[in-house]
Amino acid sequence: MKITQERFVREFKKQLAEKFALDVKDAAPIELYQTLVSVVKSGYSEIWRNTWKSYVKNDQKQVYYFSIEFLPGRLLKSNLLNMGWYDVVDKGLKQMGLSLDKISESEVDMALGNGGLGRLASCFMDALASDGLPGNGNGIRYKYGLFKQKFVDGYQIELPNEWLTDGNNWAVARESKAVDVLMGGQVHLIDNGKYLEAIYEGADVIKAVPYDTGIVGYRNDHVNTMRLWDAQIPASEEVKYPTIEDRRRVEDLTSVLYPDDSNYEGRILRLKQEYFFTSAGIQSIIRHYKKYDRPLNEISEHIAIHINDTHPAMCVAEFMRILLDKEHMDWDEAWQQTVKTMSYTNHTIMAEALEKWPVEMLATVQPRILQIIQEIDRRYALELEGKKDHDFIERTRIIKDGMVKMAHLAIIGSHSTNGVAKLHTELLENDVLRDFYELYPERFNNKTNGITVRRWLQVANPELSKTIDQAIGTAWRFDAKKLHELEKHVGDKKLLEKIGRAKLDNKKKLAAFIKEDTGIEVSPHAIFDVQIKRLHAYKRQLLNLLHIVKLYLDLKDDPNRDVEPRVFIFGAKAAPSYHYAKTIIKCINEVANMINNDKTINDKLKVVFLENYGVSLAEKIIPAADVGEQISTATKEASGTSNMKLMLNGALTVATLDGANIEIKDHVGEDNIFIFGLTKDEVLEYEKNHHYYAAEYYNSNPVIKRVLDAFVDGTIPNIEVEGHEIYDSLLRVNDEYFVLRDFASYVQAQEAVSEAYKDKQNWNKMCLINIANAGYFSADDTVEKYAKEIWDIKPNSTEMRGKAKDVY
Ligand code: OAK
Repeated sequence: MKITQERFVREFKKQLAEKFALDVKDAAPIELYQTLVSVVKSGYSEIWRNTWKSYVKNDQKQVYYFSIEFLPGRLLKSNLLNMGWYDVVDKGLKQMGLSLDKISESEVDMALGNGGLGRLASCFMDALASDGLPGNGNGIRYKYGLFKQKFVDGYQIELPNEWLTDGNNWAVARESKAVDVLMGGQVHLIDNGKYLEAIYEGADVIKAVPYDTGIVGYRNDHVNTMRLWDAQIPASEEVKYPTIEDRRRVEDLTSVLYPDDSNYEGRILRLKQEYFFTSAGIQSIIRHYKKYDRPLNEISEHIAIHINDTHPAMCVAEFMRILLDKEHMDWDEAWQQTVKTMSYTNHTIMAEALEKWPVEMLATVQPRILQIIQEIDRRYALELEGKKDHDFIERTRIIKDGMVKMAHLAIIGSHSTNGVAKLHTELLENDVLRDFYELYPERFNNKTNGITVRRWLQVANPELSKTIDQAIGTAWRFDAKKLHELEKHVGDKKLLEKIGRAKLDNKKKLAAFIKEDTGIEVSPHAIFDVQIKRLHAYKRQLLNLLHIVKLYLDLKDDPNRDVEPRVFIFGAKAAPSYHYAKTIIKCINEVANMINNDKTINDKLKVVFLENYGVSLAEKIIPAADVGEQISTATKEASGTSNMKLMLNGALTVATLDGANIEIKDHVGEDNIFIFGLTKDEVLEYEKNHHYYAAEYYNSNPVIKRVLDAFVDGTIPNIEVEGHEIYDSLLRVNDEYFVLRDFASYVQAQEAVSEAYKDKQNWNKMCLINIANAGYFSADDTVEKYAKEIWDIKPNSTEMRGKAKDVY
């Protein structure tokens, strides 16, 4: 739909009257929001239909991205931007006395993910559509999103996130496309003379209903689909569930994201979720494929299936199940098609996150899937017999000691395994998955993560975006690599000033938000130092905290010390059952209380821990950041993506040589990033030879001693228990993540930050260099590489990207 301001205003008023029988002046924010969503949706629905039709017409190969998490955040502004409607709608709303910013606040974040993996999936959805690529999401429509975080007395409290209370206005339920998923019971294989028939007994039949959300490409008349599945009771089975409790057992399957895994019930629910969305997705893909009478032994030429971490690894077995049991293909042919169709991304090397499931749990969830996995495993071992030694086979097989190793299933059952940053892939190849790399070197490849520059710069930071337009034009909005042209202007003092001014404006806005949200007053002229990510020991929020305590103690010694004022800003959720992470949250909050209420330090230091970190909060914090903390222990962070978002917004990074930080350093150069800490080789060496003694650092470094003592001697109030826990984790349990080892080097890097901030012009120059190089981390390019090198899919029109008319 071609839009003009006049037409938009007319349409908006018409739909508001039709939907709610209201005039603009009488409508509540939520009614205005819902009306706006309706108008926007009617603006892209025809394109959505046409995109799908053109895929079918051109028999285009599709990718289906299976992910147990998606974290899209709010869709309103990003859809408006991508449709090219943003300015018109903004002005039209103003004409009616309304504000897009305010209306947008009514949208509840779609928070169907925990962190990096889910957000990456959503960046990729946006990039696939914007690249004009045939890409579909496949996941779960959780009734409750990631918990809402509150702090009570400094402790994290988790509240349910009922994001569907007002309905989800973007999704379309497609009852007609529902499929049945079988779970539990028993299965017998009977030779009926023609093939082996799988007879299910006592299985539950669960109706999987898809909810489709249009994913709008950037100014390219292209709309893809993210399909999320909801569990319901099929009409034919209703009598089996006479009570509300019985019904709930089924419907609860898609209730919560990451059920509590500290008990059996929670763990089996998670495994059921994994099978549920995998089976629903695979069934609907194959059903659709068959509609056009194409031969199944060519399916891998038409369809690619991506396994986003191991949660959807049962795709391998489910695909086999359908080809074998429903389509009666022989094993070898089915296996060949499966391996050619599947690809897998690993997102972590942390041992505890590498999924393993007990065989008997899989038997309970889906006995036929277990049988197929056992057969894959048997054949794998058989094939290697005589080629590899016994130990190698035992180490790499899928089932070992009664456990099913999902990563092994994903690697053996796919043609591609990738890591998410150069270092991460190197670690997979040479360490964690070394055996598989030896076996299948051609299957391994790296795809460094990327972010959507549209959401994280164009939508989140209009001030900086305009400044960039003025310097280099608007081509970067279509191809983020063009941001690099900014480097030519590195000597342009006026531009540097403008970059500084945009940052200051954003800091003022964030300061106002902080005041409103927490009551804490912060000066926008202080350095805004930001660490935003999940709370995890390896991410080392604790190292940041120890440094803050050091700065505080220094100021207590000498309140007139000449220091650059800093505001340390945290945003982080801890997994509900992760005790140590919650202890760190409590300590940060108590240190914040102590510092923020101490008048003697003359406001030179403030600590703000914002509640309920998520996509929308990130959009407020990131544009206002001067410094981004990327301080994980080397080798532990697979990639990181907040590092990319922060640099894109002109924050300078304090970083270890971990994950994608290394590639950021390679792009911006050593002078434009603050690197510190152990390297990968040093960490690996310590871990191998076990010769790290954290207590030595405590005993020999008086600063460390003083800071740690503050956690146990009452200096920091209200952490009698938690302070000791931190102290013990570092000194008794010997500091698993080398916090004390890296402390001195971290302090040095932070001193360099303070020193650099004194020269504003040079600081802004460093910011510019970071912005200019952030385009290398555009998800559009990352996804293009997946498309070419893994999925073998092509854009709808090769001319799509960068050709849309420039209207800015
Ligand atoms: C979550 C659950 C299981 C395994 C991995 C994750 C996860 O979120 N990993 C994160 O993925 C991001 C996207 O690739 C990376 O940037 C993070 O480094 C990684 O921790």
